[in-house]
Amino acid sequence: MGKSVAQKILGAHLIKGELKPGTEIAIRIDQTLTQDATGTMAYLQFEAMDIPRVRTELSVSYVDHNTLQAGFENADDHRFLQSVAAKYGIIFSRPGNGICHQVHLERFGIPGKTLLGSDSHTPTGGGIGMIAIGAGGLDVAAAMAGYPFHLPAPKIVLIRLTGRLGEWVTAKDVILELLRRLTVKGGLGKIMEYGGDGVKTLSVPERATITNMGAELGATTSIFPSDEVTLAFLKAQGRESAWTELKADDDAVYDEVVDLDLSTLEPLIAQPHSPDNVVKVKEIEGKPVDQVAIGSCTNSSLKDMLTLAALLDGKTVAPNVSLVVSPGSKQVLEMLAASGALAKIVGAGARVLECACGPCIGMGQAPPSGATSLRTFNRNFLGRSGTKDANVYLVSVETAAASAINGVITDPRSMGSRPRIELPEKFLINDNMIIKPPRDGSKVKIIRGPNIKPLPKAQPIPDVIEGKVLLKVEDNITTDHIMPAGAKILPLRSNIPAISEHVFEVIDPSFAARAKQEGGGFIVGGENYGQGSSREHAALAPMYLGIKWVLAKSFARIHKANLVNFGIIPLTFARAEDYEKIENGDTVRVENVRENLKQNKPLILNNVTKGLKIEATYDLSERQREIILDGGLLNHVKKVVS
Ligand code: MIC
Ligand code: SF4
Repeated sequence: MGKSVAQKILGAHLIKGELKPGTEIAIRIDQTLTQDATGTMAYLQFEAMDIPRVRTELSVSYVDHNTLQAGFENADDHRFLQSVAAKYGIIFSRPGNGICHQVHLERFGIPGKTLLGSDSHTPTGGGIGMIAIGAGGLDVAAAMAGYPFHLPAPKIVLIRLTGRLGEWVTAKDVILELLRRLTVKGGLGKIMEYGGDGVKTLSVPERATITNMGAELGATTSIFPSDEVTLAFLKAQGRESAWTELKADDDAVYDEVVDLDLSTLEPLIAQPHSPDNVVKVKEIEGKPVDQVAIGSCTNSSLKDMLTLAALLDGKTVAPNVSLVVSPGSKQVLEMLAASGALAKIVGAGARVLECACGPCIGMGQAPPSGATSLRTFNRNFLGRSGTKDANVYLVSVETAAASAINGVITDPRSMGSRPRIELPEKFLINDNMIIKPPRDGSKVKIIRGPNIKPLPKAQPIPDVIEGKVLLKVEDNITTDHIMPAGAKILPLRSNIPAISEHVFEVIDPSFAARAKQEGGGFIVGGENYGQGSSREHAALAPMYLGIKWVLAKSFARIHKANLVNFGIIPLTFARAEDYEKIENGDTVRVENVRENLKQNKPLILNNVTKGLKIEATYDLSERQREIILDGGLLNHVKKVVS
């Protein structure tokens, strides 16, 4: 039987299990990446594992998220990360060098390799044929220690592309169309593998836009074949020796097939507050815009920025619009400057920011109250921009630029003929912001500022759990709801006692105080609980507040793994209608927790307040149940990695 690209790479890295969807597999990890917002915690965890040097082929530590230094906290974290990298054999990408996913694609990614990143947009690497997966920091720390990565074997979905994109229609519109059709839950438990004749019409940056935002489908990852287009990209980066061809066999078998004719697409836009709330730009054209933000790991490549420069050339940003631009990497910014394109962007009145995540994670540039903000980013969750009542829309660079010039949402097809963008055959290679670790790091001293607090430890799960439901929420709750980010909260990522004060703040500002008063408690959720980012703080901070279980209709993959890693049981309703049988404030008692977990038996939740019983199941492997019994992955890894 023929194999898909994903099956070939997974097969070559398989350490445990078989590729039978839903069953647990373990794969060898070749490369890891971390960013500063998840990295500080990941490295504190790595330190706790007592391993002298990383055991991967390559590990890179990026600083791109917490770059606004309004106090000492972020800068202290950067210094900590730099010293950790030197000590443990990790490459360090300095602040200013760019967004982790963009830089990794340019300088480090290798077709056919596995990459585990402590960031949910790690699948960007699928644009050059990697199996690149996002995970919690603790899973990445374990991978650096040589521990394989465990995941449910995904289904493989073929997204069969035919035709070619029309003028002004972009890769962003491809992924927005998939989100419109499949929703933010559509990719759960699946790898989206792109194939068909349309693939060769897409450049690597376009492919990477699509695989990047596959995270919003909830997919395990997304992947393109590695072909001549990939080779040309790697050649331009002076890395052709990293290339290997990877294609699906003609008779490859897929679990599902989705057909997409590129030539039928139009410019699309995701409306507030979900990336799958997609309509045609034409349908809401004319709406006044207050802010346009261009950049993020989805749309900040040289191609995106040259397109922006060509569209802004000789124009002025509309008086009602603040246009902010963050190039994805130093390479992109340097080439923009050298080619003169940057002058066109600045000349039009854009506010150029450093090469970092910036406004995407609410790190500055929060829009005004009630504003309409058009962004080329990947997420528009409530409050993520830093302004709670702002309305964020997601669009392509073309739509964003046209709207910035006109001051209203504009279908770019009204802008005449599209400028032709020629990418240079050779990119400017200047790795001077990338620091290689010394051969022997054993003498390096780790520098810790006062913001870096010791790691809280998960406690083994008790046999009897009694407490209150502290919060009941609806479907599709994101990690931005659970553990908000933004310029004020992100600097607390290495200080769990402080950051835990903000858990669920956007939904219920009294949550943390109530959790403390009650000495912990429980959360009840709907479908796809914990979608979005990989931030383990969405599990770690609730753990610190004493949350013992979350009962939901279903979970997003990374968040579920994070809950397990921190010893919180992710429970699901045996009967979906039981969601109605449990309310905020109910007292719930569960007995024989440890014994039932050992025997893989359902837990019976006794709703003392209502005098009702609810059966709760959990879809956890033996290893995951052991982790919970051990009191979290850290304790578990210490036991098994020597
Ligand atoms: C995000 O886009 O939400 C982030 C910030 O990059 C996160 C990681 C984090 O919360 O640190 C992600 O997507 O994993
Ligand atoms: Fe950074 Fe935004 Fe990409 Fe997350 S989604 S890595 S915050 S640019």
